[in-house]
Amino acid sequence: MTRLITDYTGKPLNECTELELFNGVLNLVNDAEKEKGYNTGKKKLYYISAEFLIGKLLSNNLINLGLYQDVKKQLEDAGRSLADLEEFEYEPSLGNGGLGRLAACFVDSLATLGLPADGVGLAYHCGLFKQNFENNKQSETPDRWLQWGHESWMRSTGKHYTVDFGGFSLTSTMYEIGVTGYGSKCGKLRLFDVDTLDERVIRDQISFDKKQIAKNLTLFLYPDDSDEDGRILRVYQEYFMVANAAQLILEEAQAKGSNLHDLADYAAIQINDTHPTMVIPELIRRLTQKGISFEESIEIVRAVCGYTNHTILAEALETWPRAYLQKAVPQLLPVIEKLQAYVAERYQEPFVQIIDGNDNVHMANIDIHFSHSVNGVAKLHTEILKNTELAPFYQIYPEKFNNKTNGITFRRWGVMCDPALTSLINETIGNDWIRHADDLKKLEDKKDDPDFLQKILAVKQENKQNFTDYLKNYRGIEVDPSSVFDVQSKRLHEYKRQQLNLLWAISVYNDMVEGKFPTRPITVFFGAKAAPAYIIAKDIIHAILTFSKVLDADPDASKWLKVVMLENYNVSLAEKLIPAADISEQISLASKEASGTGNMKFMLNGAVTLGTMDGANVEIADLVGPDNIYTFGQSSDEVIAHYKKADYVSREYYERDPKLRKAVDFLTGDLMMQNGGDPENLGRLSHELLSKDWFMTFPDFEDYCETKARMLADYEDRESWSRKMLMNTANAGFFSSDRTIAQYNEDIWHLTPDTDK
Ligand code: NTF
Repeated sequence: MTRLITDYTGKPLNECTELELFNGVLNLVNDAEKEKGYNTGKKKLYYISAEFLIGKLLSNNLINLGLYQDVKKQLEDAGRSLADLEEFEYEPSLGNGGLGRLAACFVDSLATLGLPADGVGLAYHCGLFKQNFENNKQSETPDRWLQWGHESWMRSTGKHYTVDFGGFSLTSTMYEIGVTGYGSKCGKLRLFDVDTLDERVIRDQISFDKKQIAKNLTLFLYPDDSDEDGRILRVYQEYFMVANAAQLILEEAQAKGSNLHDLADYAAIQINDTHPTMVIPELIRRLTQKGISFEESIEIVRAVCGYTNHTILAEALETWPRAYLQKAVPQLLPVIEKLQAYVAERYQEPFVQIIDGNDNVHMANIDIHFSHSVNGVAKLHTEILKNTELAPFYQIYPEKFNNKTNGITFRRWGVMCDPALTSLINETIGNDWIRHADDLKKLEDKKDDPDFLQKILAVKQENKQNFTDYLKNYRGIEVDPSSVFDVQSKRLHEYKRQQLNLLWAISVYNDMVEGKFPTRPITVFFGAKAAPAYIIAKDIIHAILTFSKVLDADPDASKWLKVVMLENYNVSLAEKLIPAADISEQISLASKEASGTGNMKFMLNGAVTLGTMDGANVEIADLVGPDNIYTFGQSSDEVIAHYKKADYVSREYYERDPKLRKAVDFLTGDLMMQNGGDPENLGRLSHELLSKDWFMTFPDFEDYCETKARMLADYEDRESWSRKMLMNTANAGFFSSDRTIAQYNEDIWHLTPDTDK
């Protein structure tokens, strides 16, 4: 039965304002979701995460509920457009990057697979900051997503809990955002907020009074942690998240008949990175309060919890000084101390202790001892955890370690963002791939069909044209749609090596000055936010923006090379950019990128990867074969050996390689200074590279340049390039988050799918 939008607007669609129309469709979606109902079962998963980078919901939910075409037509018949509503919708930015977007893909797949599950997190009033560029530099402003009438997505449940902190207590409210599954019932995101929040504590931009916890607790995702108040605030946030989660979990299990001794028959908890770690001592505390022994509480909690590690970067593994916990959550410290005693009694190895000799509490160590499963997020990453980063733990608990290679939801990253490619695939192999992603493999039958290869090229050109139009109309940026679209979009981090790509671009410019021009114009797109306190990352942004001005100011060079640093890169922009990409830059220093998920999105959308053998790139290379990916650089084993020996000296490379030297010198040269370059930022960046270059940009530079040149030359054989695109899309099926979630369920959670649709 067709649902009429007018039943929700109460007036003809052509008379509605954009807001009325938006709310009408939104309420229609909410009703359809409620009618479908929610996956239920005896055992439920609680996926606890500090981030859920869900992106815009309207079109995604319409697709999942099977209402997309119908609603689109109703709007069109009234002279309105769904595309306008998509632009009108404001993006919730409740995450930073891959970690949060992964959580969002996971809840989509959980719902789709019929698995009873909640995502559990915080209802930040401002998500990740909004990025602005001024004077070639990043500045940050709060992103008040909730101001835009989007409360309607986030419904109050009227449910409240009390959370105790050192010296005071806060009352929470639980909010819910529906998670629509594709052809299935739905799931829920349950986000907690404090009732006393007061946005007026924001002073200017993103700084605020960090001491007023009752007023600021859920104000920002990742509040600035460059000072102690900021770091303690994160402890308050994390505890607030898990204290609410623990109450919800115990309450729901008991309501279903659990006597708590059998909690693992009713609940599974996945701890997404270390932010939710305190759920372990918190649950133990609550179980012992109910009369269960400490030892048994440990066993109960261990049977319930699994932990996912998302990084090997030491600085990203959280440790909190004991004093912070004493101040914020004094009731938890005795439990953590008992857990430490439990560990010390059994294992002497210093590395595996929870509290170290400097009184720092290692959150990941709590997770590993007191979960029954520890997983990495790509094959290589899990191997590095087992053999290097977490080797002493692997010795103790070999049975706990397992790999779950990340995935992405093909509903958002295929169907929704690339309608042209979706139509071509559907008319070729049918639409089962949307739910059974391995079906894409059938496309390989077309790899020698010249007509089909032409069609693939036509789809890509259409997407490039659409993105070109978008940039012109919404951002005032002109690009050439017949140029090669070479894209690197991801958080700004030295290990991801945006600086390597920049040094390559500078070399191309240097070549042009000497009269050597590319075969075809190239547009290099960067999309990246730098953490506000990460100085070198901001210097890299400054260098990219300044270099883009150098090019724009040079009429000869700018015909051949354009660098576009896209402001405020977020999920919605990714959805436009990725389908338009020719080249997917995945150039992290081997061993450092746990998985990457952007690499999978680009692959699905027919971009060809230029990458190091890192993270999930390794698995992409295995799947597509050497003809359909361009790899370069040191191997992870070589990199790990260099770190071990501490024998890398960046200056040696600089002195040896004139092309590299010229590019590095360019950073602080006259042209950069004449185009708005700041000597302080550029000097610092250049000094960092020459004196340290911790992520080994220089050793990979030559191979990167050569490989990229080969790739650009190959691009000119359009038919053969189209075959590479096809092979990437056809082999992307493995990276569906449906596969990832099915594996988690099989190995870790053991939930029974709710098949009663
Ligand atoms: C990120 N980790 C990794 O850097 C990515 O490689 C990976 O794809 C995603 O997690 C998802 O697994 C983090 O953001 C963090 F916080 F762990 F550093």
